[in-house]
Amino acid sequence: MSEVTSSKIQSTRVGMDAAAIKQSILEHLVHTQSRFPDVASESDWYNALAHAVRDRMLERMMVTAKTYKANKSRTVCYLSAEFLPGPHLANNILALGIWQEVQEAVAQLGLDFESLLEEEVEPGLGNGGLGRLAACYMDSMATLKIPAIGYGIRYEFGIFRQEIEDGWQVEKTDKWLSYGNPWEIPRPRLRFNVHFGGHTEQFKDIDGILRVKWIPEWRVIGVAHDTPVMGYGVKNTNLLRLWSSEAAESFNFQAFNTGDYYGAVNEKVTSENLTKVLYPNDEPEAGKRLRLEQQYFFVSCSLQDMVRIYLQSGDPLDQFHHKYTAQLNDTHPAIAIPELMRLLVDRNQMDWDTAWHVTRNTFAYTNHTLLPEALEKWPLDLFKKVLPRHLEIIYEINSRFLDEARMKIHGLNGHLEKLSIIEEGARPQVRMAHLAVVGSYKVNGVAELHSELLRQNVLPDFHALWPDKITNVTNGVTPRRFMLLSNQPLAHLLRERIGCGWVTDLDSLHKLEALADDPDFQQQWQKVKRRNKERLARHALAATGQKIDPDSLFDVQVKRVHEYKRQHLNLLHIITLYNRLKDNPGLDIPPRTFVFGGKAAPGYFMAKLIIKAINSVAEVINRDPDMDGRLRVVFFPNFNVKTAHCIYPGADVSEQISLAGKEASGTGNMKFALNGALTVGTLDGANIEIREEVGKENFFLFGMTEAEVSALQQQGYHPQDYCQNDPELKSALDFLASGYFSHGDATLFRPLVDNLLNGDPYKVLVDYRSYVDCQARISEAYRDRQEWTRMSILNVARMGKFSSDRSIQEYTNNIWKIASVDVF
Ligand code: HBZ
Repeated sequence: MSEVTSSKIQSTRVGMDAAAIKQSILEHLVHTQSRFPDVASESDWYNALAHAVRDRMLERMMVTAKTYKANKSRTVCYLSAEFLPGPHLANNILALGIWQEVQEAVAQLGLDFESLLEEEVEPGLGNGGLGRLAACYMDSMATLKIPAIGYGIRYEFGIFRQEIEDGWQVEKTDKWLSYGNPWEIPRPRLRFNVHFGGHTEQFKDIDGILRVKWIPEWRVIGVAHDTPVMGYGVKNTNLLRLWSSEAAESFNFQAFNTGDYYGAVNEKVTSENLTKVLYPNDEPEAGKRLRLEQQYFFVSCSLQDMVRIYLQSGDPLDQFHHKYTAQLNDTHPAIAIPELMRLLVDRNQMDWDTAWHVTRNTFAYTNHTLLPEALEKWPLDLFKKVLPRHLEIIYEINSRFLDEARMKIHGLNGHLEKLSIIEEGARPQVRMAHLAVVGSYKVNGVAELHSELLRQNVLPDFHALWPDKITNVTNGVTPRRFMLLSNQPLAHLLRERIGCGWVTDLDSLHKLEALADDPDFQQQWQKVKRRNKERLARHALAATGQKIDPDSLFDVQVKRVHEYKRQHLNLLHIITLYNRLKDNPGLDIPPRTFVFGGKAAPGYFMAKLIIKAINSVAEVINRDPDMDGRLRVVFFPNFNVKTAHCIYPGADVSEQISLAGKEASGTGNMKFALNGALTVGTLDGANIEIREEVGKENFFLFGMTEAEVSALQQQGYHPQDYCQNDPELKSALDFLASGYFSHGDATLFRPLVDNLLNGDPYKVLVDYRSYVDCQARISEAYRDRQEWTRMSILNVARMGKFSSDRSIQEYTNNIWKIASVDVF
C-alpha cells in the first residue's frame, strides 16, 4: 500500500523535467508562499523554487531511511557542535542532476536564476574549518552511500555577520532564520528532556545493588529539525538532525506553584536561550557555563535519539556499538562519553564493565588543534554545578583508567598525573581531550604532521600506553561544492576535455597532466581564470567599492584571522613592496592585488587590530597615485561559504603561511589549489602533503620547519635581533608604528608592533626574509604566463587526494568499519 502511494506521489508532483518543475514552482508560490506571480518578490520566488527542489528530495530521504532500517545498517553518527553547509539551493539542484531543467523552468517564468540563488541566507552554524569539514563529510558520506546522521545544534543566530566600519570589524547578529528556512523539516514530536544541575543520591535497587539517582534541578526540551543531505548522483539522502531548545511547561515548579506567572515565563526564556547563539571560537572556554550546557544539551538529545532508534530493532543494548559508531568532532561533544555511560548504567541498569565496553567501542575522536590554549578544559566546580552525575562518572572512569595505566607503565607514577582526566591545581579542571582519548577506540589528527605531533608532543603518554590508538586521516573537501558548483567555467572545460568522472573520483583529474603543455588548452585555462577573476572583481566592487584589475596577480588570504595564521606577515610583505615602489618608482614587478577576508573572534584584540591594520594600509596604498596599476589591497568583508564560492576560483596565489606546527591541517589550502591557485606556504598541516602531491617545483615554499621552530624556541628567541639585521623588515615595522598608515596616530598599531618586537609568539620576524624572497620568486614566475599556467594545471591535476571522499573512505575502512548501502 505504501509503495502505491509513493509512486503516485512521484508521478504527480515530483517530475524532473522543466515543465514539471515550473509547475511546482508556481504551485508553491501560490500554496506555500500565498502570492500571485504578479506581486511575488524575489524572496517569494526563491522560497517557491526551494520548496519545489525540496519536494524532490524528501521522498529520497524517506526511502533511504526505510532502506537503512530494513538492512539494520551500521550507522555513523557525526557529533559536531558546528555544521557549516553553505547555501543549499544550488548544491541540491546539482545533486539531483536537474541543473538544466531548473534553469529552463526559471527562464520560462521570466526569472533570473543567479539572483534567486543570491536570495538564500546561508546557515552560518560554524566558525570555520571544523564546521565546514563536518559539512564536507556529510556530503561525502551520502555520496559514498554510508548511512550517517549528523547531530548538532540549531543555533538561532549563527556566526556573527562581519561589517567593516572605519577599518574595524563590527559584529552584527546573524538572523539567518528571519525569513524562514525551507530546507529543514521540524519534528515537533521528536523531543527529549535534558536535565541539568541538582545532586545525586545512592539507593539500593530491588536486587540489593547499589545504584545512583540523579535529582536534577532543571530541564529543557530538545526538538529535532531535520535537513536532508543528498549524495551526488545517488539516491542516498542522509540526515542532518539539529536540536533546538524549548522550555518545559512545568519548568519552574516553584514559580508555578506560587502563582508567579512572570517568574515562570522568564525562566522559559532562559531555556530557550540555550540554543540562541553560536560561540565564536578563540575565546577562553572557562566560565562559559552556557557553552557547557549547549554541549551537553545536543549530545544528550542525540544519544537519546540513537538509543530510541536502536531499541526499535529489538536488539539488546549491549550490542549498541555494532549498530553505531559516533565520531566526536573535536572535544565539544566529548561529554557524550559519560552520558552514554549514564544512559546504560543508570537508566538501563547495565553493569559498569559492559557499559564501558559498549561506550569505548562506540566513540572515536578527531582532534583539530595543537594550540595548548585551545584544548578544552572545564573548571571542576562549574562542571559539578551543571552536571553533577557526569562528574561522578568521570571520576569513576578516571580511577579505573589510572589503575589500568599504573599496571601497564609499571612503576612510572609520575606519568599518571599527566594522563589523568582531572588536572589538579588551584582551580582543578576536567581535561576534555583526555576524556575523549580514554573513552574512544580511535583518535585521529587531520594531517600527517598534525597526527605525528599529537603522538609526540600533545598526547605522548597516551601514545606510549596505546601505540595503535592515534592515527591520521588527512582532511579533504568536497569537489561538488568547491569545484563543480563554485567554478562552473572550470567544470565546463574539464567536462570537454576529460569528462565528468572527477566529480566523484577526483583522482581522475590526473588526465589533465597530459594537457599541461598543450598551448591551446593553456589558453582555455587562462580564459577560465580570467572569467573567475572578473567575477571576483565584480563582487569585490559590490562589497567594498574598490575596483580591482583582473590583469593583476590576485594574491589571496582568506581564513579566520588569528596570530598563528600570520595575516600580519602578509601585511609586512605588502608594506615592503610599497616601500620598494616608493623608493624606486622604476621597479619592474607585476601588478598585484592582495585580497584578504576572515573574521576575528569578537574578544580577540590582536586579531581585530590586524584587520584594522590591513584596512589602514589598504586605504593609504589604494589612494596613492604612485601605486595606481601596481598595488591594490582589499579586505573582503564577511567571509563565509557564499563569498568563498567566488573567492577561491579567482585566486592566482593562495597564502598558507601559518607558523610550522600550528595549523592542524587547513582546508582552504585545498580549495585554492583545486581551483588552480599556486600556494605560497610553510611546511605546516596539509601544506606538506599538498606539496608532495603537486610537486615541489609547483609550490612556493618558505619558512622554518616545525623542528627548526622547536629548536629556536628551546634555544631562546630574540625577535629584535631579526629586526636589527634586516633593514627592510625594520623599515616596514617602523612605518606601521609611525602613524604613516593611521593618519599620524603613532599609538594605534603600537601594540601590534610591540607584540612582534617583544615576544612574537608566532615568529613572524624569523620567517619574514624567507617569505619576502619567496614572494619575489612568485613575481618572477608570474611573468612567464605559459609556465605559470602549466604549474596551475599540474596543481589541479594532482590534487585528487584532497577530496573529502578519500577522507571518508579512510574513516570508513580504518576506523568505522562500515559498509555502503545502496538505495534504489
Ligand atoms: O579545523 C580547524 C583547524 O584550525 C584547521 O587547521 C583544520 O583544517 C580544521 C578542520 O580540521 N579548527 C577549527 O576550525 N576550530 C574551530 O572552529 C573551533 C570552534 C570552536 C571552538 C574551538 C575551535 O571552541
